[in-house]
Amino acid sequence: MIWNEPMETMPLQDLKNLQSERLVKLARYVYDNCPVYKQKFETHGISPSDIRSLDDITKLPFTTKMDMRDNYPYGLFSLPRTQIVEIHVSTGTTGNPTLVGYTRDDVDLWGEVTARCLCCAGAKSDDIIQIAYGYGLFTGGLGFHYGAMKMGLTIIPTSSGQTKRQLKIMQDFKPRILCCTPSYCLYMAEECREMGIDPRSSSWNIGIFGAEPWSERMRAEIEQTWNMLAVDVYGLSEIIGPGVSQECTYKEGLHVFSDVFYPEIIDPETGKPVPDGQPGELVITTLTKQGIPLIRYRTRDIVSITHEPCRCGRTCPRTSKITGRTDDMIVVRGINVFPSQIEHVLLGIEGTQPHYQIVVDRLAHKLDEVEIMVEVDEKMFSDEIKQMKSLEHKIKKEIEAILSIGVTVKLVEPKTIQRSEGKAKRVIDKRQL
Ligand code: DLL
Repeated sequence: MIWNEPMETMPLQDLKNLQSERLVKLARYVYDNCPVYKQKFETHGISPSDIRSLDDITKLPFTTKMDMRDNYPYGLFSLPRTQIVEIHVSTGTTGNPTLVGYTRDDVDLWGEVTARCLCCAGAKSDDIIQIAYGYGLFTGGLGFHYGAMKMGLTIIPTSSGQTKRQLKIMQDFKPRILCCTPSYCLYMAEECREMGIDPRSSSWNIGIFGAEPWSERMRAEIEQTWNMLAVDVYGLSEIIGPGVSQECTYKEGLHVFSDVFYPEIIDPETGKPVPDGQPGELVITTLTKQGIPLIRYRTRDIVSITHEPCRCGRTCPRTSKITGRTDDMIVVRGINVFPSQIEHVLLGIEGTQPHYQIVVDRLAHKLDEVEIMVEVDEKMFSDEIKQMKSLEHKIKKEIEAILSIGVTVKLVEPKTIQRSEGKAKRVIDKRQL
């Protein structure tokens, strides 16, 4: 089933005309309503009247996470705060998080695109869905909630965590659809076996997994372990949350809902477009959002794109799975972690050196583990064990407060962390995704 057939299967030329019309309006809208964009346009030497069709999009300046942070909290909004009905945040590097706001129509759009995702994954209107993405400031839970609500599914909003309860609910209520991070799904299989239940006998038939990178190998493992279809969903808070793109049951790329989120793939160094099929940075323009519309937002995620129509009948372009990032962000248990956040904490703690390394690992079917190795200065290292333990504890608490995930901290002797002549290697990712 296709949720919005006219939009999702529109002939390419009609789609381009619609995108053009929307882009022209958007350029005028942000210029008139958002002083930050007005300033950006002026610095760039363009005015809304220069934007006459989609072909003019490259004349527009990029928007970056830095623009959002610099104008925290409400500076990038195009409407007064009173028109905003919901706020979410995305974890950032140091300092302020990225705040995003939705008007009533934006929330409606969010439900529209996540309903498209659910249908794309094979959901039917009489299904029961278990939403085990976190509810709260994270966009995963509520994003899917709005789409499922629009479709009229029976929603079980379990949110993330409390695995035994998740599994009992699955057994008792028999939902056919599961939404959560792929790593959490694999973790649940472990618990399931421990409870004496064979995961292959579960009621889940379809899993919609995203918010973190995962590979074809992981897909095969999930599908085999749970006897379910596992499809990928992508999104980011700045754009809307989940609902930017979604794999259909053919699993040949993620359909970008490009009537509302216009994708470009660029060379991250030069900013120039790269041809279809070549990897580059995904840049998205929100064509119809009102509260905080973004022009040419640099996602930092690396993908390639194809405009070939899909066997499912959808004409919107498809990207590959996310194959990397252009910055040093890593995603751990669905949470974005920037090494600079850890550096920031260490800088404020006496006795530590700004030399550290983050080791991320995933032992078979377990959740990601994060160990942070921190060098301490000579004096601290020769001090009593008790003092070292208390420093370790302090660092752990401060980092956990910022990242919202549990970490292990290990203090190491001065000069033990390998120095680099170029970029310091801050992250050792041992996960075999
Ligand atoms: O992770 C939104 C989301 C929720 C997507 C639920 C899918 C499902 P943020 O917390 O702002 O938003 O993180 C966005 O996570 O730029 C990617 O680097 C990464 N990411 C999201 N989905 C995928 C995916 C949500 N399917 C950042 N594959 C993005 C790989 C993903 N990485």
